[in-house]
Amino acid sequence: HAAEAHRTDLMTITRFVLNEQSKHPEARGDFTILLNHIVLGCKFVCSAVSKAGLAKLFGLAGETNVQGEEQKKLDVLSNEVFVKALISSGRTCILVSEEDEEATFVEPSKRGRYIVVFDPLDGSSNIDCGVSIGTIFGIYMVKDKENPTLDDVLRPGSNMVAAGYCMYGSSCMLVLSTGNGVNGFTLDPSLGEFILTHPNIKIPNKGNIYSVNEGNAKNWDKQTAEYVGKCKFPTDGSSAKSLRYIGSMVADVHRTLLYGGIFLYPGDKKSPNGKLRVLYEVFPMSYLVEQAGGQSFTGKKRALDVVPEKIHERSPIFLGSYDDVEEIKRLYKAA
Ligand code: AHM
Ligand code: MG
Repeated sequence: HAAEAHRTDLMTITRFVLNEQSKHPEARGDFTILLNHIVLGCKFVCSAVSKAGLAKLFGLAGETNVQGEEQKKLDVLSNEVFVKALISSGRTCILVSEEDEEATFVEPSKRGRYIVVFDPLDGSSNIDCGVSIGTIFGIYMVKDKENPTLDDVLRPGSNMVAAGYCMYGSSCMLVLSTGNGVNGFTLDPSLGEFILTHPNIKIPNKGNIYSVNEGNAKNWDKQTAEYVGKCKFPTDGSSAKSLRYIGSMVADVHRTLLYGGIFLYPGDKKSPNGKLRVLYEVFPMSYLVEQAGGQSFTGKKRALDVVPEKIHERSPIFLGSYDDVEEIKRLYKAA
């Protein structure tokens, strides 16, 4: 019976969010509308990513596509689609994108209450070889809709009202939290709808995978080196962890959420703040990991407690299974 119910009673992402909303009588449906525009952007990017190889083939023939337009790079194209979709939703007031140096302030006639921080296409080194890439987003609520300022954006991640990512992989998956657990939706390409396939994702308390760019090991600090050393040569009788590193944050965090383990992008001698950006990489992923029962730590504090001073600020990050992150916290606190 259950299997059949699954097939005929489709929980789309819109239906899911509307259900959640009905628990808040004061809600006016703005969030649902905003999310629908984010979903549209994700569907567009998903389709563009899966056609990227073909586009190149056409590009070789004439350097322009059928519409006679010049080929745009996929990350630039994705950014344009998201910016336009978000503004036209009429529900946003400030946008911060990895692709744009400055924040975008939406003109008053199209303004809404939400702030969206996002990386439209993350994992750039993986685009041209067909490896999983993704979109990451976080959502804040503006304090005064009539007067949005950068201070509305430079707030701790714990102030976010929602966060999520979409992974363009072997399937297209959108993982979302509105502060009430984490749910995963898979795009059914024949319907063009995201269907709830991974309800209430909980990250295992402990995992047997670690995920880090070991090519940076010569610049690591003592704590990271010691932690990774123990993953490979455990001293407590446990078995060694497996290494998995895709180099796409969305894919590496997605696997960590589902299988457990730890993802690290530490600071090092060359880059004391690591590589990943606080607002649209570290915060949304930390929000999801905490909502799934894991932890996220910067080497100094809970990642969601960071107060960014600049919109493109970076931070070291250690996130994943509760017990695994506890271990790295112990090492940093002992120092
Ligand atoms: P990008 O925003 O330029 O794509 O860089 C972010 C990506 C993350 O997806 C990934 O976790 C990280 O860079 C990998 O970095 P590295 O190649 O240094 O291991
Ligand atoms: Mg990025």
